[in-house]
Amino acid sequence: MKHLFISFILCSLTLSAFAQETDVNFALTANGATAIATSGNPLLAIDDNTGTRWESEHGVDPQTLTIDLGQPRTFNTIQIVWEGAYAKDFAVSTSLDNATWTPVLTVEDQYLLPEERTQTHFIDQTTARYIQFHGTERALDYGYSFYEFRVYLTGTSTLTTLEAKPAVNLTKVGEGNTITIIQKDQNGLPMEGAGEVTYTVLPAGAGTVTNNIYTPAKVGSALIKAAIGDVEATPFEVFAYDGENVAAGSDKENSKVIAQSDINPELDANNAYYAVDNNDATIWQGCYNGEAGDGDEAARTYDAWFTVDLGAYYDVNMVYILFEGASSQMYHVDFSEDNAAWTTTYTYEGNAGINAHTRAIYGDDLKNASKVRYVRFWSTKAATQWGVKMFDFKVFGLPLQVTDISSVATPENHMTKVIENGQLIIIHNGVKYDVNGRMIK
Ligand SMILES: [Ca+2]
Ligand SMILES: [Ca+2]
Repeated sequence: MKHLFISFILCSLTLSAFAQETDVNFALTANGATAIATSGNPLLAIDDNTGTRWESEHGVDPQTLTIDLGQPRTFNTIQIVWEGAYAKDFAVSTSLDNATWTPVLTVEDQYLLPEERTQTHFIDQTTARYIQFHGTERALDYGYSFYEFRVYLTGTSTLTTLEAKPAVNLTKVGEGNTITIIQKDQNGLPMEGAGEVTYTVLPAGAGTVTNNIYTPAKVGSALIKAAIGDVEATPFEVFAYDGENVAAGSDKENSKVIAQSDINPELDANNAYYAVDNNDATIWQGCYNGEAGDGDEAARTYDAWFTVDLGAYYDVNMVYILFEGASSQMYHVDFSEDNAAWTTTYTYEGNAGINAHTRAIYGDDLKNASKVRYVRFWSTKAATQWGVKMFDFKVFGLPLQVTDISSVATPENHMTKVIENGQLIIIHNGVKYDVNGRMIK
């Protein structure tokens, strides 16, 4: 009995010391709180579990939930983690004696988007033992419902988490890519003004960041690290190309696809146009039946391919492939000047699995990339039984720069040589020919 009594004293002393602590949720059963409500189970709102929730009786206004913190606490922050059935109008009052109430917060006519349903209210610092939620109008027909109702004394905001993300993953050399920075404090609440963001770009020389805008200086990838003081954001990778996506056609009728594996007339997405429409939302399903049977190795081993005619010669600096989850386990990308002699520029063989991903092929991975007119993607094995699916296939290039046209022989004197769209054209009797003597329409 004596032991029990001493324990009780120690426990009380610990709780008193706790009362002024910052960044501690006082409204938890684990911290000595309890609750009652006009309907529903209010303890589910103070159990530190965002998987359980208080839900008041459906269709009835008003409703009240009162939390007894167990002892007077000093606090300045109320955080409500709403379920979809939030309150359009509500008020919060506090009391030392559960008899005399002081209003501390009134919210009227609010509309909360799903991402706004962890709602934080800063109030004048107050000391109270009881805190009462009073819902007067429901947003939906159901009841009032929240997962957690939290009460804190928020200390000085300290930058704890930094997030950095680019507007897009791919930009042209010299074009800005805005980086969004989100600062969060020790309670996970957004904050501002924690300091200046410093950036590190790897490899050095890939590009520069000014005023939170990344501008690539050359083709390739860059890993960008953002930090404020010693708080670092998770680094992100972006890619840069030069020129334009010269594989993209303006519409389905003007698709640059000139040949492809068999097209299933019943399956529109089977048309490779969808791989080169410069639309990252449309999908090419490079499989006659959309799917490849039971998914065993034999069923996944088939050719899915297409050829695009870029329409002129280009120096290609990047091939950028956006695979859907059903990607290719084995494929190659080939270049040609004349649609007859092909060179393989890139070969992939790996265990792609179910993995939507980007493959940026550039630099040393891109071979024989000068004077390219025809580009071919050729998959020989699908990664899964769901076929080979591609959001988009982009070929970035600059018109071939022909510097010395005097070296190109013109067999007859009345032929003239001009450069059009980056390629050498020979004009004879008003008809244009390419350097291989083929008539250009
Ligand atoms: Ca809960
Ligand atoms: Ca597409």
